[in-house]
Amino acid sequence: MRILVLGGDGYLGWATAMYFSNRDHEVAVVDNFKRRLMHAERGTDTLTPIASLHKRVDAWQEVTGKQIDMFIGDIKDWFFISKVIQDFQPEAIVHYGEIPSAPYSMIDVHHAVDVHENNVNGTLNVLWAMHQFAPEAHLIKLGTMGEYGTPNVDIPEGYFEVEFRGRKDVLPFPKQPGSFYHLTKVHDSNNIMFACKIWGLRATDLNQGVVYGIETPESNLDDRLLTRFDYDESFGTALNRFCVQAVAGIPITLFGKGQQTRGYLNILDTLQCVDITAHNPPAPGKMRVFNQWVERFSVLDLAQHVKVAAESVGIDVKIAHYENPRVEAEVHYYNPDHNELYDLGLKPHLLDDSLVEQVINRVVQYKDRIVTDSIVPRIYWKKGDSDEYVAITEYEENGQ
Ligand code: NAD
Ligand code: USQ
Repeated sequence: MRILVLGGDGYLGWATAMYFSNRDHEVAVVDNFKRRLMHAERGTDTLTPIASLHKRVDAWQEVTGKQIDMFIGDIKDWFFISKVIQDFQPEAIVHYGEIPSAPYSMIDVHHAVDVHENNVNGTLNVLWAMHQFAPEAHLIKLGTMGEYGTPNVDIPEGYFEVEFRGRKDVLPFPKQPGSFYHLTKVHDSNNIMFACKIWGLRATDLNQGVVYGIETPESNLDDRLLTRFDYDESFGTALNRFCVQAVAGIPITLFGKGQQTRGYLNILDTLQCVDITAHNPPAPGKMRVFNQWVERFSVLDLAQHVKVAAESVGIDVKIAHYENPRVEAEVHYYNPDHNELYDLGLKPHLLDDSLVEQVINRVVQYKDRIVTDSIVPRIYWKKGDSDEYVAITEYEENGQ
């Protein structure tokens, strides 16, 4: 298959490019290094010492004899991305090429607008380019479980049957996202659904949960092939952050009550899910939606898993409640479906099987690179609250 990976210099994109290349697909990546620039702006960095995209592509060729093509440019630039799609003629487009951070989108008006322009307009360009130059291609778009928010009812996979005033229909499930970033994914989903309907495009919207992990079989071939691993307040996600905090001796940052529950998955399962999706394309004309997550944890559960795992290798861990910088439900119902990918063959990796070997030990390897002052949250959803962030209380077993 000819596979174009948008955002191929990123955490998931680089791992995906190597995964498909290793299985003898023809792979090209697109990136404009926006993520590296945002780190420079925030004064933060990946834990893993990643090489430039050019060096990683060269190392991949040296180690495996396989080639990954590169197109360096901005998806927001119509002339660039339409030419890439016209020239490469992808059969599948795996679209990771967006700004992925909820906190970054909440810094101020400029960041909210940047995230909207980048994500929503970039995806619009991709849809138009597919329509004009690659109408048979399958768009595999990374959306997020956060599109749904935390309603007090079960969450289906995209659509649900509704009966209202004696009439029935199957409609998109309501979205109640929790940040301007998560809202961009809702806007994308609407635009993709519309493009499928009017132009007969094929698309799968993967509503992915929070990803954790560093290693993949491909990145383990050579340390020059590592993917990025972030732990700072903007780009680090819960589990990855907690492992770094454990190793750095910083109390684990539970926001508020710590009962916020989300779906999580190992980066190995992101790769597996994208592979399964690519090999089972939908019929044209309707956007398909899969909920892509494996295990459900509250952040307190996660912290306790990290504590047990880290203590098993002699690392003493403290857990603390921090003033929640976000506006979100801290205690809520959460029961999203996730059957579609399992029905197509997903064999999940479980957290406790990989936490020590594949994550904590790797964090220990790069311990000296941890920038400790980028961990405590300073970006608040509501202006003014940041003055109060000092409220930190240590978690006590049975005490909270
Ligand atoms: P990432 O920031 O590491 O990767 C995204 C890549 O896209 C970066 O290399 C960035 O430079 C590139 N990019 C962004 N805007 C671009 C543009 N306009 N033109 C060209 N390149 C551009 O993020 P990630 O963690 O790998 O996430 C990938 C996708 O998956 C995102 O869309 C994110 O919203 C989604 N997602 C991630 C997670 C997670 O836990 N990591 C969970 C659910 C969904
Ligand atoms: N949280 C803490 N402490 C922390 C960091 C986070 O308690 O130090 C809490 C948050 O308040 C939230 C939950 O953990 O309730 C998840 O936060 P997160 O930062 O791990 O994830 P989120 O901001 O939702 O974003 C991440 C990715 C994003 C993806 C999303 C999937 O950055 O790209 O879309 O996970 S989901 O959460 O399912 O929407």
